[in-house]
Amino acid sequence: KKISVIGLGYIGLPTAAVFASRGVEVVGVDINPQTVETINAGRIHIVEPGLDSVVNTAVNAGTLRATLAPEAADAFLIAVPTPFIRQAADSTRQPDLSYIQSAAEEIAPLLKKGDLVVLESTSPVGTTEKLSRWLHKARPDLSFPHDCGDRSDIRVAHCPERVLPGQVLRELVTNDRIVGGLSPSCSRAATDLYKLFVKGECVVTNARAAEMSKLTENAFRDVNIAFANELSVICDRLKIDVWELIRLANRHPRVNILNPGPGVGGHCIAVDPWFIVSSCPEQARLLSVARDVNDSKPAYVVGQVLKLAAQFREPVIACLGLSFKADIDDLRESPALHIVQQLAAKDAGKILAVEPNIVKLPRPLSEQGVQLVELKTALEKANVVVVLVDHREFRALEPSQTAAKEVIDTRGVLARIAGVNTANIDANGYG
Ligand code: SAJ
Repeated sequence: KKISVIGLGYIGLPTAAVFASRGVEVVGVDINPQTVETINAGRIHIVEPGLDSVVNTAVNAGTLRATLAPEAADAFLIAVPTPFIRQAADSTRQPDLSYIQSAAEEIAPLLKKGDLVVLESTSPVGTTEKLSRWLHKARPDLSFPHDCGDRSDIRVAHCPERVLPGQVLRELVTNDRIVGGLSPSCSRAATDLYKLFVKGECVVTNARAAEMSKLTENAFRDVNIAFANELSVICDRLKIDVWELIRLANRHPRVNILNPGPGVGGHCIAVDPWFIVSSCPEQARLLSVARDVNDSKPAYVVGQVLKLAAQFREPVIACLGLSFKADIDDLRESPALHIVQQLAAKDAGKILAVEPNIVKLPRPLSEQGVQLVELKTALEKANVVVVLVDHREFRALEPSQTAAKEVIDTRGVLARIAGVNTANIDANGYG
């Protein structure tokens, strides 16, 4: 068997490498020549614990190689981005499926009877069927499952990835996998493929339910984080410690509130709910409001900091953390980064950023006069401390280190140090 993986990003590369580590011949395809070159040299272009050695071993063993143009294979896995486009006219958001369509057009000429095409990218409901139609349009000589079901020449399925960045290699193998074929034989073919490395259960359904299931998982988390974020704003008004409140409420056997924060970042949770909203704008009311609640949290935090900073003649603001969540270096779509940018743009004072996982500030910040400093320096110099990410270095702070400062703790790190919120941390596996 030979597998072709289209798109060698955060999902495609680990998936390709894990298949290759099981001895399968894998060809990875990416449009970026530098990515292809890096992988063929046995190195990686993304940060993910343990991935470098799996890729290195597979490339050296000859089971994994990368190319710019796809070549014939028995199974094609599509793992390209599905961003959304913000429509300027009415500010609605529409999914951008152009990367999937391009991938379909590239692989179509290579297809032969019996091949399997799997869509892994997170996609709005109905995309797998669209993929099958795009393939058919380019290959009218072959039959596809959207119009002839189990009798099709080509099998098409959706198998969404659900791995957590930072734990990808483990979760790829141990998580249950949803397998949604456009027909039962499509699901069987995809299950046989994933069984090569998946130790979790391969749960079979249809393509639409598989698409919706992935979107639902991330929308569920978004709504629950929005609940926590809304509570934090309410608690500020009512002068209640939100972390203590959550600890108290979580003592109820059927209540499990997540953690408030400075907003929701990353490339999935803040995007995927819009795929449901764009399909059913009239019905998906809660999802849309939850998105707005989470999106408005960074501006709320900026307002809080500006108010505190205004008390000082020379405000020095220590911003602890820039990444989108704890203990990673990923700054993309990060609410913390956005908050620091806004504080600098609004001339809130001297801004000292502490981010133990990077060595150089990204561009807008370095040009805005923000300085990247050590935690110790920031705490010595600042009169205002803003905790934006619960990195392990900040979780280890002693209460005395911030006692003399004005503090805004968006992650409840200092409350946890004081022993206020430990029940909640454990409940969410988030500490
Ligand atoms: N966050 C909070 N409070 C919480 C939990 C998270 O504010 O209680 C924030 C984080 O700080 C971060 C954002 O939410 O800014 C998202 O972080 P995350 O750890 O919840 O999720 P991601 O984006 O790293 O990965 C998610 C996962 N989905 C779910 O847990 C349902 C992962 O399993 C998916 O594979 C991934 O999205 C994806 O690719 O879709």
